[in-house]
Amino acid sequence: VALLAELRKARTLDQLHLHCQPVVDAAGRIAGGEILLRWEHPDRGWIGPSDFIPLAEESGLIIDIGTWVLETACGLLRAWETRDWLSPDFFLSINISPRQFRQPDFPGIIHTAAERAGISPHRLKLEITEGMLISKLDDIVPILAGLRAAGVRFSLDDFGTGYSSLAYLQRLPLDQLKIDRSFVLDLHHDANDAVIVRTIINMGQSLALEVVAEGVETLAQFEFLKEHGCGLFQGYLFGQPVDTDSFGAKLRAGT
Ligand code: G
Ligand code: G
Ligand code: MN
Ligand code: NA
Repeated sequence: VALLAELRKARTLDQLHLHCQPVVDAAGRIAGGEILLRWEHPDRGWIGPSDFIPLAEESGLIIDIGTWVLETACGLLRAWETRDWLSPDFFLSINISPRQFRQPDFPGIIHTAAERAGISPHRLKLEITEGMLISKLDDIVPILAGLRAAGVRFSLDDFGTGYSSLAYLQRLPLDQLKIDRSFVLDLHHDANDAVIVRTIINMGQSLALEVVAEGVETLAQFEFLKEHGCGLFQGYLFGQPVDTDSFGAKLRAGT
């Protein structure tokens, strides 16, 4: 309860910060970035999202925080674009929590944020999780389809950890699958995980979806994933999440 009270004030006290981690292509060039929220607590130091997002979800605070994340990310895109640091296809991935997705005017909030910043919606890749897809597909598909028609792209995060059949995936208007890092971690020690990773890549290819591997830490993992047709990669091998100024400097340097 105490933490929740502090979280309520965190935004206005400027304690919430965005970090960004590069997503690279098979040549190791930056293709985009994932925005990751951090809380700089005055006594506890840096707190990661897994330690406060559930609280924000439960309390509904995630609605305000999520909108702020979105607006700030759009502002960054605008600033980087103005400086001419972005390749035409550069994107920022933004994590969307189930509660945010279910707010009545979710599409309106996305449109407004992009319009106000003056950025193209195609630079936004919204990461949703299988957990949020438990609701009726008939309710979800039109929301995804409407935003996609406006250029916004969707990624299914933590893929493989929940339950999604091929038939189910086929009905969802997605652009990307993200292989959960737990499968990448043991790729070279666990034959099952290697099979799962290859299967996810094949599923993605069958459905014409981009596939991103998370948690790539070693060259051997990178090589395996490339060999099996994965197209995008994220992990400590290519860069940790860094503050957005540092990420901007990377973009500027073209590294
Ligand atoms: O950076 P870290 O590994 O601690 O992030 C853990 C998880 O927190 C991420 O996988 C992501 O799903 C979630 N997360 C990070 N930033 C945000 C955010 O801005 N909004 C939401 N809803 N979740 C986030
Ligand atoms: O899927 P989600 O959005 O929860 O994943 C993003 C989180 O994964 C980030 O919080 C980031 O800190 C973490 N992460 C990113 N790359 C790596 C990596 O190579 N290894 C590990 N262990 N964690 C990573
Ligand atoms: Mn994510
Ligand atoms: Na993930």
